[in-house]
Amino acid sequence: MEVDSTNFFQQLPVPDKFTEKNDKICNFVSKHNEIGNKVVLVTSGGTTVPLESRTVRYMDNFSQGTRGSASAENFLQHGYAVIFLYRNRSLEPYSRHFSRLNLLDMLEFANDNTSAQSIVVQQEYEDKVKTMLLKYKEVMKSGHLLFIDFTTLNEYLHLLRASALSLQQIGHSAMLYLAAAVSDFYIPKDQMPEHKIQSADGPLHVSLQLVPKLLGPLVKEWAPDAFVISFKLETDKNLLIKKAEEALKKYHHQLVIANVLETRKQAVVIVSKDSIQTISLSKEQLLQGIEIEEHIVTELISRHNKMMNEK
Ligand code: PAZ
Repeated sequence: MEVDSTNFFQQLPVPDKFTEKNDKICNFVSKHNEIGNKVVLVTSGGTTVPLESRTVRYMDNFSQGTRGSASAENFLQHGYAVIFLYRNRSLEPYSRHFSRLNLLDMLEFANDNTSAQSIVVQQEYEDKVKTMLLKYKEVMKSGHLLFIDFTTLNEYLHLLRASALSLQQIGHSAMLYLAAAVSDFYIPKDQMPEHKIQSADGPLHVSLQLVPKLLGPLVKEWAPDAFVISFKLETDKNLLIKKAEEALKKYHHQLVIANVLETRKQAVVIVSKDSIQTISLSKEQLLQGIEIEEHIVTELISRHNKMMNEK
């Protein structure tokens, strides 16, 4: 069934700061369009679904943003301009390498005189901090990376549509890499209680509506010339390829990257309408700190170039 995305968006409240973020996206895309750069939208992290308007409780998603943030770094390394549409407080390019550390444990006073207040990075972290700081500063100076954050499903959907519509102007040079874990269910605004749900009212029964599949309008109307990659996550590996192939048939985009929850850092399957390619890392590669996103992104860029050359 065709999705009437206009009707759906009409009842989806416009999030705070939407205009400001939309302007940033449009300016970024126009600037890179003028220079002739390829632009990729990388979505990353999970959406929340609030249970109350003045939200105390919400449903969340497991995604940490590893895939998205690691991929963004790799696209940047290959010269792409990146719109990084990410869940607030999930992993971000470059700083993600320190996410398991407490910032204060990485720092120390330069000398014993703490009142002098000069602070340095502890020696054991110095090399890594220098490497990442250098890359981060270079990327920010070049203007190749735009951070746009979301928290709720509502915010994500509005910003996804705004980004895709803006990328329409650069046609085949745009790529959409949709790695975020997006809820399939939501509570429409008119069915959501305003105040905190009270436990005194007894057990809670929540009724969630299905979010329409917006990949259809995205591919057909919002960014029809772009190279679009969606992700498919399953916990049952027997469903993986079938579901990926069904999605391609239904939405007519270029690729689905299929992955299983437990093995997503070791293996993915890139499914297109006429090929299935597995990318995997050996145990040794994982131990050496090699990341699968490096291989995924190299493969996608080669396929994107091929598509652009054929047009
Ligand atoms: O963010 P992360 O690295 O922890 O996980 C990545 C992922 C599994 C969310 C991503 O690879 C993916 O499959 N995204 C789509 C999820 C979905 O089918 O809704």
